[in-house]
Amino acid sequence: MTMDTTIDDRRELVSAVREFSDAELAPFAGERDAQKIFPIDALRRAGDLGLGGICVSEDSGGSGLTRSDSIAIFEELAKGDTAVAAYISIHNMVAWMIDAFGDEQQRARWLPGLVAMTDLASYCLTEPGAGSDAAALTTSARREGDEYVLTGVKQFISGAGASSVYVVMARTGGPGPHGISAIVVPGDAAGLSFGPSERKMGWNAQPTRQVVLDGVRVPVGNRLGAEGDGFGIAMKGLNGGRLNIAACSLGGAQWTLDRAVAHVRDREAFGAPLAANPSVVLIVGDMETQLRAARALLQTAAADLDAGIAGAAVTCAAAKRFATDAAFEVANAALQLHGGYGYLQDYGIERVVRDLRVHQILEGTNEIMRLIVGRAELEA
Ligand code: FAD
Ligand code: 2MC
Repeated sequence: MTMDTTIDDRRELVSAVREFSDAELAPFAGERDAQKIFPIDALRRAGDLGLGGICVSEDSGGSGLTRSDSIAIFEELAKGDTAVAAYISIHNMVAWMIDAFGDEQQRARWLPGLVAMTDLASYCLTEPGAGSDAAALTTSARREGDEYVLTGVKQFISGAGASSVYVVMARTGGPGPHGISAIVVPGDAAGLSFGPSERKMGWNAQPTRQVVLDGVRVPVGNRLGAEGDGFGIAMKGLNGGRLNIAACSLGGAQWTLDRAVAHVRDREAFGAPLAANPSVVLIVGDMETQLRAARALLQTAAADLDAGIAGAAVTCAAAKRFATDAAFEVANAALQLHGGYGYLQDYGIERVVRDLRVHQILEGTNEIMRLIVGRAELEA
C-alpha cells in the first residue's frame, strides 16, 4: 500500500492490524502491565506486518503510508495494548526521521533493521534540566576530527536499554534551538549506559530509563541533516508522533467505552439495567461525542500534515491536546460506570486509565500544546 491508499485499502489494513492487536496484544496486556514485560517478540511480528516503518518510504523498505493511515493503525493497536502501541509509535517516529532527514548511506544502514523491528529505536530529547523547554538542552556533541564526542544525560527515554538505535539531540553550537544537531548513537557505543528502569504509574509494558552519554564517540557521518538542524528535525518528528500518541489515546478510550456500554446494559441495580437510568444514557452520549470530536480533529490534523499545509504543526498540537484530554476523561468515566469492578485489575479499565494519563504529559505536555496553539492564534 502506498501514499494513494483508498478507503478500501485502509479498511483492509486496519482489519489486518486489528487481527494482530487481538491476537498479539489484547490477551497479554494485563500480564505485561503487571509483570512489566516489554514484548520484544510481539514487536518483531509487528515488524513483519510492516508496522516498523509505517510512514517510511517504500524506497527505503517501509510501508509508505500516510499520517491518515497511521492514526487509524495506532487506534487499533491501542485497543489491544496502549503502552505497547505507544512504544511502536515512538519507534516509528525515529524511523521516519532517519528516512526523511538521513542520506542514502544512513537510510541503508539503519532502516532495514528498524523497519523489520529486529532493531528498536529511542528518541532522546528530554533532559533532567530541559523538558518542556527542550531548546535549553545541554548534552554536548563536541567535534574532534571526524567524530563527535557526546556527553550528557537524557531523561525518561522510552525503550532505553532495549533499543539499538538512539537519535540523540545534542548541542553542537551556541545556545537555543539552532545550536542543536540530531545524532544517531548505536546501542553498543562505548561510554553509553542506562539508568535503572523508572517505576511508573502506567506504561509498564515498556521501559523508561535515563540514557547516560559519557564521552561517547560516533562518526560525524551519524549526524542527520546539517549541523544546527537537529531541533527542527526533532520537532518535525514530534508532529507525527503527537498524532500517533493521540490516536493511541483514542484507541484505549474507545476500548473502555465499548466495555462500559456492555457493562451498563448487563449490570442491574434497583430492579433495572444501569443503562435504564437517563443520567447513564447522557454520560455514554458525552463519552461517544468526545471521542468522535477527537477523532475528527485528529483526522484533520493528519490530512494537513500529509498535505504539507502551513500551520499543520499547530493543528497537530491542538489535536494532541484535545484527544489526549478527552480520552483520559472517557476512560475515567468508563471506570466510574463499572463501579468497584472498574477499580479491579482483572477488568483492564484501570490499566488503560493509568496508561492514558501520561499522554497528557509526554510528547509535549498539554500546557505546551495550548501554548503552541495560543501563540499561533495571537501571532496570526
Ligand atoms: P516540565 O517541563 O518541568 O513541566 C512541569 C509542568 O510545568 C508541566 O505541567 C508543564 O506543562 C508546565 N509548564 C512548563 N512550561 C510551561 C509554560 N511555559 N507554560 C505553562 N506551563 C508550563 N522524552 C524523550 O525525549 N523521549 C522519550 O522517549 C520520552 N518518553 C517518556 C516516557 C514517559 C513515561 C514520561 C513520563 C516522559 C517521557 N519523555 C520522553 C519526557 C516528556 O516528554 C517530558 O516529561 C515532558 O516533555 C515534560 O517535561 P518535564 O517532565 O521536564 O516537565
Ligand atoms: N514543527 C516544525 N518546526 C517546529 C515545531 C514543530 N512542531 N516547533 C518548533 N519548530 C521550529 C520553529 O519553527 C523554530 O524554527 P525557526 O527558528 O527556524 O523559525 C524552531 O523550531 C524553534 O521554535 P520556537 O521558536 O517556537 O522555540 P521555543 O523554544 O520558543 O519553543 C517549544 C519550542 C516549546 C514549542 C518546544 O520546545 C516544544 O515543543 N517543547 C515540548 C518538548 C516536547 O515535546 N518533548 C517531547 C519529548 S519526546 C517524548 O515525550 C516521547 C514520549 C517520545
